[in-house]
Amino acid sequence: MTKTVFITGASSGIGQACAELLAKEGYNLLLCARRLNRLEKLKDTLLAAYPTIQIHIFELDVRDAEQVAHQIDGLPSAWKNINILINNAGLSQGLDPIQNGDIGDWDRMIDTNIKGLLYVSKSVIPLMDAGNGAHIVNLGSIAGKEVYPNGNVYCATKHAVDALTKAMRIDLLPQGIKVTSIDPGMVETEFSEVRFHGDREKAKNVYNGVQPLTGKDIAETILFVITRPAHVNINDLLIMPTAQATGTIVNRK
Ligand code: NDP
Ligand code: 8X3
Repeated sequence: MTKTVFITGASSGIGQACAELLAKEGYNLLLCARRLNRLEKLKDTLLAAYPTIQIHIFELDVRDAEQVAHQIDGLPSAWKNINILINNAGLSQGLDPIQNGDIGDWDRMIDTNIKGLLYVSKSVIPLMDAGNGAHIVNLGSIAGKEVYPNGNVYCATKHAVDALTKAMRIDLLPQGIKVTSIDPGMVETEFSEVRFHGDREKAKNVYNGVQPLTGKDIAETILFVITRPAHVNINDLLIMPTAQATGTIVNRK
């Protein structure tokens, strides 16, 4: 039977690349983000290319607990059987020493990366077909494995994602729900533009002289992870550009 994948943050970057690859692979897609216009375009493009799949899109700000519960509870009944959840929505804001950090930036990262992931998971888990290939994939980061200068709060949120992935794996074990953390290094998406509050020049410089990962690289990794046999779970997968050894040690040419 065709599996349904729920992807948060499908309007850009890794989430969009997952939608594109999983559509090609024949999955039905539940896609959400704040920018509904982008999701509409993506849906049209994917349905034109892959007319046999089904796609349902909706606007969602994962930071809003009430909205998350309301929107997911209100899904059409045909969409209330979810096989795979990709908790991808997330962001970094600012790259400053902690003493200069902006409280608004901190709140946005904590509310999106930690609380948003929790709100969505709490609403989606009851809709998962436990034991029948049910799988949660959380987007962690190299920033959840180490702390780098000025990464402070973003690194803390991704360390929290790492802890929540481990916690989910324990709590959902009796239900047979697989839980995986995908932890990328540098991926060229809108991530750095968002981190630097729209400063495109600064964002571009992050990838100067280095070949970063692409959203497609991560989508292919996620496809590998969700297609392992029923008795196999990939707990944690750290994936870096070849030219990046740690969060900050990069071989630039
Ligand atoms: P992008 O900025 O390209 O995409 C982020 C996505 O998250 C967008 O679709 C955005 O949609 C969505 N999003 C952000 N805030 C919210 C919100 N409040 N509610 C709903 N959706 C939201 O970045 P990436 O694709 O790179 O990031 C995806 C994930 O990967 C993040 O969790 C990030 O931390 C992680 N990651 C990224 C790395 C990188 O180097 N790029 C490396 C390691 C991990 P919209 O704005 O329309 O709401
Ligand atoms: C995004 C990658 O290196 O900026 O999580 O932390 S990094």
